[in-house]
Amino acid sequence: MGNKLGVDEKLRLVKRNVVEITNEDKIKNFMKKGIVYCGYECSGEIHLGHLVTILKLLDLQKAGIKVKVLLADWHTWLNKKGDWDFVNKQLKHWEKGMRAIGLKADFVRGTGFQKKIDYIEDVLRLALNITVNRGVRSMQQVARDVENAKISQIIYPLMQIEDVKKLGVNFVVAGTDQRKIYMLGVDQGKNIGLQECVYLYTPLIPGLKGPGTKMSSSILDSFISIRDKKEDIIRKISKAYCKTGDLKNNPILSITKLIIFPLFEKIKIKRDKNYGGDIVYKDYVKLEKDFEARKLHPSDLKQSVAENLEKIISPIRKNWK
Ligand code: STL
Repeated sequence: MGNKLGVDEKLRLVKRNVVEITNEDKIKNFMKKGIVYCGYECSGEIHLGHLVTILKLLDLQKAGIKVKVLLADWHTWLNKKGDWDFVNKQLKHWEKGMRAIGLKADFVRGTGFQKKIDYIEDVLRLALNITVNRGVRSMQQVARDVENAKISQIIYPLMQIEDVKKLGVNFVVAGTDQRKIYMLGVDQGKNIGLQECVYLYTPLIPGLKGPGTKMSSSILDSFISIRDKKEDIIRKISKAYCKTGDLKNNPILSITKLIIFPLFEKIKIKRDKNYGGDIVYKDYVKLEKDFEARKLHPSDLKQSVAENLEKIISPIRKNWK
């Protein structure tokens, strides 16, 4: 499938919408036998923030790269999201959700390979050389209650580094919140013979509630779940932060750029004739410029974003079994 695309198109797909790439010069070479993974803690709702990495995995798949999804059950537990009863229930929920999205991937459960002694030995080998301080710092954007970080939460990043090794990948997709963990691996990986990888970091979608909030299933109405009902999507989007002219912290613009454009390559805004009539954007940059210049009104954009999200989410809802 992906092999029909030319190299330049494949490179465009691999690199689009990422904020940072480690080992960019290796992409072309690694693509020939490419395997990518992205890991997820299984807790709470699958929301638009997760969808950004899932769409990124789809880009790589189109470029001919094999996709693995890690359902990181042990990490979820280590990060104090709940007991095993909870984590196991969540794991089933996440498996269903991922399949409903339609991503054809190799789904791997963390505890399925992490309980082997050579995995544990590598984690301890990493522990021998990484300071407690750096371990904690790497978890700044990941750990729950990082001020009172428990030892489990600094074992966590070491395991994440070992996952890269054991999954045998040469591409890693992750949100920018994971960056310090993987950087630690790039620095310290020689101790465990960690292979070289291309790391692709995707942007985080700001929370719907505006500056200072993130999209998180533990913050009410900050996120849109992939099983939200149409009414919920409309309600949440219509009251979301989308200040005229503000390009930063704007979840509506982020959703347009990172979710709608990668899927549809365009967006149609329906408008009254008095306000310039309907307009189709085929280029996100043009849309952003018009928004900044106040030629595109937040409520017109919001209405279109809500409709597009319903188009994306309704088949997922139907597939949920
Ligand atoms: C979070 C939230 C989230 C994903 C992750 C963490 C990633 C976890 C992870 C665990 C092990 C890996 C890779 C990624 O090997 O949505 O707090």
